[in-house]
Amino acid sequence: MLKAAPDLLLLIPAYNEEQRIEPVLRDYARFFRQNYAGKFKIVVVLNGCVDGTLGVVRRAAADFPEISALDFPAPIGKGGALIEGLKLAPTTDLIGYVDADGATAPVAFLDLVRHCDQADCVIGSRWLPGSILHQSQSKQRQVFSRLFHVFVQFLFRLNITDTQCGAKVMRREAVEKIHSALRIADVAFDINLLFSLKRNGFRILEVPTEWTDKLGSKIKLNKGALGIILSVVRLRLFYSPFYPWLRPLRPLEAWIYRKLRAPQPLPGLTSEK
Ligand SMILES: Nc1nc2c(ncn2[C@@H]2O[C@H](COP(=O)(O)OP(=O)(O)O)[C@@H](O)[C@H]2O)c(=O)[nH]1
Ligand SMILES: [Mg+2]
Repeated sequence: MLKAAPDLLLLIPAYNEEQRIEPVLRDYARFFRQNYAGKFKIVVVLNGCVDGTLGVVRRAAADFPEISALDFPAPIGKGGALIEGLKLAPTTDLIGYVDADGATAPVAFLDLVRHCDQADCVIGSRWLPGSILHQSQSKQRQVFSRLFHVFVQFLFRLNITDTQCGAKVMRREAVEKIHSALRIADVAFDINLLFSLKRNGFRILEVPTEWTDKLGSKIKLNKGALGIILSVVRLRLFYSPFYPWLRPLRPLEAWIYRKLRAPQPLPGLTSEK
């Protein structure tokens, strides 16, 4: 059972976001102060930033004590940053994440939180009827994103319309149970998360959301796309009977990730039941 006003921890992964993140942090802090009765905290998870993101976050934190930052120098990727951030699950009731660019407004995230009495994980969907999408993605990106969706559905049968929406919130118990199965460091991390939740019998609820695509994406789709596809295939193979036979291919896999400059998956992926 959830408390009437559960403690809520919001993670914001951030890579070179000095231009975009500050108004987002201030808007979220202000909005949740005014509209949320439970305890609310924001933790920005940075890694490998070569700009002034940390300084900007500290400036916002000076005005809003609910904001803090974790900074990892290594290039652990968006997924790696979220895997680190989700280690904070035991300190809260609900834990979620949104992008640093404000694509999900505070009111849209609060709407996901409000649905947490119905499911273990509530995720925004930009494709369900009722969603509102202010699109500024290039045609190439839109095509990739829909083809990727078909590919993921073919491999994992998740029956989720929008695995990649950057707004998700989960109950602490669910995150604690599946955390050791989280390994994928690039943006295919979301598939890793959703598939692990589903395998463990947790209920995932998709809610139509409002999303505003922002310029200045930090995710490059030329080389990045190959890394993401490799991560998805790798994840699928891990759950197949062939996985032990593929061990000799590990050095090749590591070499491909290095060539693509994509964050390597975390080693292991062995402890999930
Ligand atoms: N910590 C961390 N965050 C990242 C990394 N790459 C992207 N992000 C964050 O992931 C979120 C989504 O990225 P964004 O550039 O908005 O992607 P897009 O709008 O989906 O193309 C933003 O908050 C980024 O700062 C990374 O390597 N590390
Ligand atoms: Mg974005």
